[in-house]
Amino acid sequence: MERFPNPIYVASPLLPSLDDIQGELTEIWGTKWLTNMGVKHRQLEACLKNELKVQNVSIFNNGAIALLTALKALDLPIGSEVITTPFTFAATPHCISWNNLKPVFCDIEPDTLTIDAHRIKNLITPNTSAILPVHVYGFPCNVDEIQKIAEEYSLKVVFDGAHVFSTEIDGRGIGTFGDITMFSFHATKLYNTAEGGCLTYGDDGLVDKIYNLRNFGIRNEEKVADIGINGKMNEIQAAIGLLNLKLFREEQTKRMAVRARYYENLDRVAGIRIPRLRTDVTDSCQYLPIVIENSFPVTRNALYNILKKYNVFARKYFYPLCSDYEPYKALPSSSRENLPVANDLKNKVLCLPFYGSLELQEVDIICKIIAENV
Ligand code: T4K
Repeated sequence: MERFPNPIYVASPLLPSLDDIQGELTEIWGTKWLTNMGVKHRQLEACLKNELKVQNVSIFNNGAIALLTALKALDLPIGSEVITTPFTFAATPHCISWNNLKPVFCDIEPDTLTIDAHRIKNLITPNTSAILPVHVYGFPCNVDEIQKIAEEYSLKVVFDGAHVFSTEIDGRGIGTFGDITMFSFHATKLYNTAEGGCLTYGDDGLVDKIYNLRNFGIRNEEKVADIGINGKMNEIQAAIGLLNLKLFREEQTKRMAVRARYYENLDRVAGIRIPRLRTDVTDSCQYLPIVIENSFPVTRNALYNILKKYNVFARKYFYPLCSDYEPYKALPSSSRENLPVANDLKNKVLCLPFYGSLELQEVDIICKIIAENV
């Protein structure tokens, strides 16, 4: 098989046309208003409220700062414990730690790769203040069970929804579950503002608090009331966001065709398992993870290297686990005994190239490389 002439990456950003961007820039240049909650910023928040079917939206300069602010806004006691998953991006536990809170890792479900809600209770102590589950790759967590546990133990729930833009569960926006949900609008996400993100939440009492925390805690020219941060999205990001809102559904449709082609090719390859979404959930089309089972002739790492030889850059999200990172590996909850499923799957999952402009013939070739694994 021929090597691809150009690299094929795991993601490729959704880009508005240069003409459309030019129009937006001309407007922004005309107003000379570049940031600090400008017109585009306000427009984007209003549009996202409808798109995500949520009560409140606050947009941010990136998803990590949004998540950091979400935890801060809930006033969790300093030093308290937040139960989370190790099978996620570094941002998730880091945002807990930056808030002077302690991450406690909980194992994951083998099918959805999300936090195993049935293991959460065992990790709750008098010092637990919140649960931070991740809807990883686009698979929703067991939101009902998590909500039940949170109510029983009076815990806050912040969902990391970096991968679930536009997902609905039984017609309900995924950003309506828990106390707060964070979405990421990074370039590699289905919907992007180059860098960006947002928080969604039902409690109107959080609107002003989050607004202020996002802007250094400043109330007015002479009063600073909270220890805030700079989480503001600028007008150029917001303009990209407004344009991409018109494009992302079409991108999603294209990705569905790409996904179908992968399924068609890989479902018949013994030793490859493709995790599937529940039927009551809409597909964000964020990532395309496959699981390389022990019965497959080569390991995940070997397959990753074989693909690379052909100029295909799949990714081992999320290897290593966050519980393997230097700052967390000594935590009692990071032990392999506590995380058997995550430790098994970290060596088996591979995210394949997945974006709308990926040609179906390219998908066929990638699948042939996988099937032949040489
Ligand atoms: N929570 C979760 C569960 C997350 O996954 C993330 C971010 C966050 C929180 C935090 O949200 P943000 O603060 O990022 O909004 C990427 C992204 O940078 C990161 O946003 C994402 N998760 C993570 C899973 O993936 P890397 O280090 O893998 O990115 P990078 O630069 O290797 O990009 C991957 C591929 O995408 C490249 O090989 C080529 C392509 N690419 C990338 C960029 C940046 C492009 O084609 N154009 C681009 O501009 O982290």
